[in-house]
Amino acid sequence: MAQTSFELIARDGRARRGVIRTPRGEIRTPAFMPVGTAATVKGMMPESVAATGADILLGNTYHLMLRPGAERVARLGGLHTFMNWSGPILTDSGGFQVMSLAELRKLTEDGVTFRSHIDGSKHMLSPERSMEIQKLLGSDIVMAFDECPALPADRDRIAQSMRLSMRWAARSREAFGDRPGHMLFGIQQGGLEEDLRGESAEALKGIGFDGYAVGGLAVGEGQEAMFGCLDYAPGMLPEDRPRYLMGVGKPDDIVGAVKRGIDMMDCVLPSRSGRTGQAWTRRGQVNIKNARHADDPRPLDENCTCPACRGYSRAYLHHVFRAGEMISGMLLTWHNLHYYQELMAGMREAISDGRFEAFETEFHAMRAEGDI
Ligand code: PRF
Ligand code: ZN
Repeated sequence: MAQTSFELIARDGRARRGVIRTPRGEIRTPAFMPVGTAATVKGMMPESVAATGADILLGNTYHLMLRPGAERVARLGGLHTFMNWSGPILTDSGGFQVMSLAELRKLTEDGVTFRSHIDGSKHMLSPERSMEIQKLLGSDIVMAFDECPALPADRDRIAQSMRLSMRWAARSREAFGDRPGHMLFGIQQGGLEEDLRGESAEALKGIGFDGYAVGGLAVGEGQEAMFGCLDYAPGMLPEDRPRYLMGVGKPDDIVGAVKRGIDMMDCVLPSRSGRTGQAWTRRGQVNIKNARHADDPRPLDENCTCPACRGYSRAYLHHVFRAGEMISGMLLTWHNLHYYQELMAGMREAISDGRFEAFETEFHAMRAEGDI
């Protein structure tokens, strides 16, 4: 693909280090993408998000089409200009969010009609409309339009849904056309059924995409079942293209996914939990609401170089959370995103040095010690 590429730099076991090149910048993989659903990573200025080490953000077709509207974003110069983020943006295609958020959904071969969860207004999404919206937004990495049942679901439902998503994948490819500088990713479905995952991968490879996502996981099946699927699913996808695990996850999910050959991930967890007083550190989860922090002069993590840890005590973070001050969510989100990006950087280094297994052992040992 002209103007975009994926280069594998190193491998260690099934873990991979690489770089995706786009006209808007390079994405170092394994990459974690902070979620900027409503054209903002909540509580963070874009330059702060960049300072945590993020190379790429995720945006959402579903939310932006409803508010402020894709045509409006396009008139205002596209999503990058609108939200003041000049790096690459990946946009999800909307189907998954319609199924989890919208009301009065009606699914047909053509696409899905639904009512907005914001004001009840009526809307339609199809592969063609999703490609159009993602183009209006100016997305650098466009996701094919798909559908995904919550698990557990019966095999027949999973198979029917996957085959519909594969027909939509072909229509997405056709509607996307040839857009140098932009990438289109297909999305594998098939639940936890190995043969359906294989059928889906073959369908996607037959169509041909710039990258491939593993969709339909982290939808209620639990980590053990997800890892079970990741033991085979990434290997069904082309070696020489980026592999993106959608909507994952907690730090230990991320380490396990990278170990199994995943290159990209996104999750609301670091930003959302920052706003609810949850911090993630090398020693696991810290609940800043807890009264044990009220007199603690130490930082959240003495080894962290983020602004929350360099400038503030646990006692202060506890106080501003309790007082409902805006800076609480800002500082904890900054710390959490910084921690996630440090984790990714650590894995990239470990893969290059051929010590991913030792990295993983140390990661789990630190967490086992717990906070304090
Ligand atoms: N498809 C799309 N977006 C998603 C998913 C999916 O399966 C998931 C599943 N974890 C999260 N986001 N299009
Ligand atoms: Zn920190």
